[in-house]
Amino acid sequence: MRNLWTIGMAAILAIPLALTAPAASAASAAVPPDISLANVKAHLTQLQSIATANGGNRAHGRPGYLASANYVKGLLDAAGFTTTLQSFTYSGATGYNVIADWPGGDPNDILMVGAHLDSVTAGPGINDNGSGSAAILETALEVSRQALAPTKHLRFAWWGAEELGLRGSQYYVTNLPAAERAKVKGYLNFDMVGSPNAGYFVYDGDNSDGVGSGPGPAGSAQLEATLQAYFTSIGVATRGTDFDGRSDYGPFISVGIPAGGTFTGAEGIKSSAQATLWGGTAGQAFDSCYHRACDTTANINDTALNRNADAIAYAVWTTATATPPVTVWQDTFETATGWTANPGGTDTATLGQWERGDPEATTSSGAKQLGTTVSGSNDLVTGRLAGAAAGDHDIDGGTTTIQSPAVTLPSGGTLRLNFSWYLAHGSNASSADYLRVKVVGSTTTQVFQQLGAATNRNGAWAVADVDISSYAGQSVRILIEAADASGASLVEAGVDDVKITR
Ligand code: PHI
Ligand code: ZN
Repeated sequence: MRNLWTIGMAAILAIPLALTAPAASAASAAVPPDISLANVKAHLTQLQSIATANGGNRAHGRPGYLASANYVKGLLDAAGFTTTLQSFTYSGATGYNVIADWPGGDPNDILMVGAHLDSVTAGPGINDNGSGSAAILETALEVSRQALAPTKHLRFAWWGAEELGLRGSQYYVTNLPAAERAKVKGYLNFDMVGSPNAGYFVYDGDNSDGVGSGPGPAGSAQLEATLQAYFTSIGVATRGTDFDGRSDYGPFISVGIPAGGTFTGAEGIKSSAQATLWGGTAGQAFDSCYHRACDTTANINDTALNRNADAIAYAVWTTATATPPVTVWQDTFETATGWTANPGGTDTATLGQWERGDPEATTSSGAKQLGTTVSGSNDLVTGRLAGAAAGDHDIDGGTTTIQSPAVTLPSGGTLRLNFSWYLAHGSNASSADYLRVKVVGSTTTQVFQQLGAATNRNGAWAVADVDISSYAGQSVRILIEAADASGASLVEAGVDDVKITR
């Protein structure tokens, strides 16, 4: 029955394939599939029918929720997953999480992929979050069709009672024994991925936006980069969305599990800049039916749903089939390892030169120099002392540089440079001020830049993760530059936990 209508819809709704090949993140990774939009929409039709037959919703404690859970579980069982219906009690009603394990892969290296399956009581919850539920369901079914044999163990989850405060995902994480929790190396979350007036948001795991919450646990930046790589490959611009814990990744990041995910927007209003970037209507909500009875199958943007379903499959395939990275070199700056300040002898800064040490905190209209490091008590910092005023040991008068000892990179494979950073400045700064990171080998490449601006920017640790594979086989040095290059202004920078992996 299901196969008949699935094939029928696929024939009618056949969509053009995006032929641009996403950048492979590991040579050994299997080719990610194109997820069938028709199949994803067929699941949404089923969830809509379930709501319609059960009082118009699929909310926690209502019959439409259990029917939704049984629909998902039935398909996964038939596809060869090992499934469990995990029950919990919230607010006097029984809730359920559907957990589905794909047999095989490294049991000590688990990638989880989740979406909340419950709706609010006001409506059927097709965009929120039938969309994420259906997209990960179809991805799981494709894993089965392709008999994927990933390096990592894959576990999918459909959460109950998200709308009442992340109850199902919190229950799962809380009740996972510590030894089992330690095996979960990453979590991908998809909550609202077909919004009618869509935006293309990726969770800001590296805090590159510097807004709201800080970076996610180490590894979150890589998950963000992987999802971004897919959108880049299809020519769709993305923006970050703060890692504020407003969906089921919250309980995971709060126990230190790296997470990532995408989002097409809820009750927020699309700005005119966003409408220029993505199309759609400025001044209107991304989803004007958010938490309303009109969140039906009519409340879905097919293009957004299709792109996100393909992004999910891309992230699952590349993450789960990649060989785990090996650390080639790292420096946490707790001890001296041979960094050289002003290696070229051309620095012009008169104060606030880079040094390794235990930084003192300064504030001026918010945090400027951070007194807290990412690990241990030392980092690389532009003038570690605070002084009497915030402007006492900041960068003044030009550029300051510091260079790592020589690092011999192995030949071949994907090499990534990962580090924590911040740039802080007052509103008296300008775009002539900056923090830059370069790789110096047979050629020199700038791999990172954060420019200043004539606005206040507080110090906040963020993570950068860049591909330096083109330097494989070379002896390289990492060069860090910062500048207060336009008149006197308050500029501070820090770097910690520099790491190269293969
Ligand atoms: N979880 C919220 C909506 C939401 C989804 C908010 C994703 C943020 C993000 I990222 C809800 O279900 O109402
Ligand atoms: Zn919701």
